[in-house]
Amino acid sequence: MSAPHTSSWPGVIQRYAEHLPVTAATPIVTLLEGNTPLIRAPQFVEAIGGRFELYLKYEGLNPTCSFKDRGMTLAVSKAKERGAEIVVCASTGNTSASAAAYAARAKMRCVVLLPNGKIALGKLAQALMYGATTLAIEGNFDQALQIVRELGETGKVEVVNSINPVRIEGQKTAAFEICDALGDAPDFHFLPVGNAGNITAYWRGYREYQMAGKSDTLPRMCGWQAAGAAPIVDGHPIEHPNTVATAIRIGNPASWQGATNAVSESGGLIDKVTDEEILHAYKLLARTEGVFVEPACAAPLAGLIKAIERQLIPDGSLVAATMTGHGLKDPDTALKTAGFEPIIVAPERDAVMRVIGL
Ligand code: AN7
Repeated sequence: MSAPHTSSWPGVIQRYAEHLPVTAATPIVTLLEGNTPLIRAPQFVEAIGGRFELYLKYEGLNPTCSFKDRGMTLAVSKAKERGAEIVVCASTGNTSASAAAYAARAKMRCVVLLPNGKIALGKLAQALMYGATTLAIEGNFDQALQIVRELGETGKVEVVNSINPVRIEGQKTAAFEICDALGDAPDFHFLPVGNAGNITAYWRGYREYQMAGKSDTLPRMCGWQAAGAAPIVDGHPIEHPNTVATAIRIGNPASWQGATNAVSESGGLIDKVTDEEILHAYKLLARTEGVFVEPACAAPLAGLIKAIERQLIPDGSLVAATMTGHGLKDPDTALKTAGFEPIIVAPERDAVMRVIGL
């Protein structure tokens, strides 16, 4: 019998144990991640002139408000099983928030390496609140990841970046949930690409579910990078990546090959969108559907607009898009995009009525 828990959902490891590298001896470190909503977004589709069905996998509703929790529950559980005492990661913010939370729960030490000044405020607050040793490296994510690789080689720490294969294993459960909810895979799957672990994970998840007889079809995988940080699209590493979508400000993705395999095997595509296109889609989604995501998630949404222009999506198609992180992660970009100031009004009914036009 499984241990009692406070929700009918047991977290992704217990739910999908038969598909994951765990045994009865694995101590499960969970915050009941997964089981995120798959939200239909017809008003956004209408606003962009599409004629397909769009479902948003809203991963911002995970315990630390990003998709990273799916991989982190497994990475930290396996680290604990091996007797590791310190987990380490480089991060553009979400991996560090998740690692810090799961390490706290596992009573392990956590060290995170962040690119100084390029972390969204909410993510920095999370790492600090969960008690991680938080280092701001005077360099970018790729440089931080290189240091983490070298720390891993000492054998003294457990690396929980997606170069740790169990991270990808955990993240593939999102594809299972989408198939469980829709009854089959979608026709297309759109998602943002940074270090390229997630596109690799989804493709593995979709294929494994099909091989297990739990779904029949496979989606075309469509990954979207930010134009200033688009190494896979441009075909070479980017030394100084830059984008407003700091989550995907990555110039040399660790799972580069996984991404290109997913795209070519599925008959999909990988392409890029500008920061301007990202911010437009970011605001449009919040206003048309009431779904507030962080800027990286708007890369595939901007990608949908491009796909419509290029007539890549046949009418009536079923499209899933992963909204990888919550909008509140990055309040600075939200305020800049929406306009900084509320309207200041005198504390009187008439003044309020004048301002709102009643
Ligand atoms: C919201 O946290 O790389 O292509 O260090 O936070 O699997 O890297 C975050 C990546 C998309 C890209 N959306 O996923 C990190 C980190 C959000 C993200 C991505 C990230 P990958």
